[in-house]
Amino acid sequence: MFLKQVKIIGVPMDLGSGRRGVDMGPSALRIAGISRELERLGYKVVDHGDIKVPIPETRDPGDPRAKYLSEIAATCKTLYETVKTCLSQQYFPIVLGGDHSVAVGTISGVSSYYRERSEKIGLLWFDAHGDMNTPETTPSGNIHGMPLAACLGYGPPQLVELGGYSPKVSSEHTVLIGVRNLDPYEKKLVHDTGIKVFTMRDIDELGMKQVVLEALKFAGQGTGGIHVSIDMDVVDPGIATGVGTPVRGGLTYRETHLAMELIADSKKLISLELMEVNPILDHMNATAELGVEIISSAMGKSIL
Ligand SMILES: [Mn+2]
Repeated sequence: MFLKQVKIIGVPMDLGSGRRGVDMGPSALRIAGISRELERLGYKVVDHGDIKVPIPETRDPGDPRAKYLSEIAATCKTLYETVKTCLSQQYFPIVLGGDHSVAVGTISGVSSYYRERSEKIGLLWFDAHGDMNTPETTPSGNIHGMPLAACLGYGPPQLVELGGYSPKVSSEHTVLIGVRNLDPYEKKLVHDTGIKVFTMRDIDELGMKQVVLEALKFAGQGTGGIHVSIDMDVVDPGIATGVGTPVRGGLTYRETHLAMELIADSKKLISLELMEVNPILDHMNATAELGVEIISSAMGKSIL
């Protein structure tokens, strides 16, 4: 199913990250022209606006191993419902973050919609980090380091059980791409779950084309379609400055676009999200502009 009408959903949340500012991500991506670019590609675009998210100044972080858990879980629940409604109205959802814990809401919504139609979903997770921590393993207590684990069924029940079932995606349909910085204890969960991982070294050795074609095969086999979750920090910080947790040695400009172009060619994309754009750390909105380019490529923009 590939829909020609798109709904943009903003989630201005930075409760899950240590460094502030990704709550301005949706605004930066809109200013960079996300709607205009998608309309140029022939989509009918509806902007749902932003989901209401509390600001940290008004809340107590609570458990230091899972900070702002109740607020994040409540936001993800609203997003879960919004994404599900979006799909049932035959709109393709594009979610703009926000810190990466937002993905729990998006993926729960997409997964639940397909589950009600007896179908599974595949997942491609582009990230410099694993996002496979739990409150037991986290070095920081920041929930944006935990969303992939939560989608696979590990972590706080408020996130894991969203929608009333778990896991949202099975490990054999989950692929992590572009990682180069894993926390010592999350490595164990990466190994134990058996998700497919393509590290930066794999991308260096195999090339992006082979990596993405293999990833699409894993995520696409036996599923109704594939959700793509992009953490902007997967891109090299040399060209994506505006991210909260930059790690050197990331994807080049062309590697990033090639990945998205191959995903578009596959016709398996059912939903998309772009997370962790931080305008505070950016220069002249360049990272959000790159984000819009990346989304356009994933949605079918081609050179010729
Ligand atoms: Mn992430």
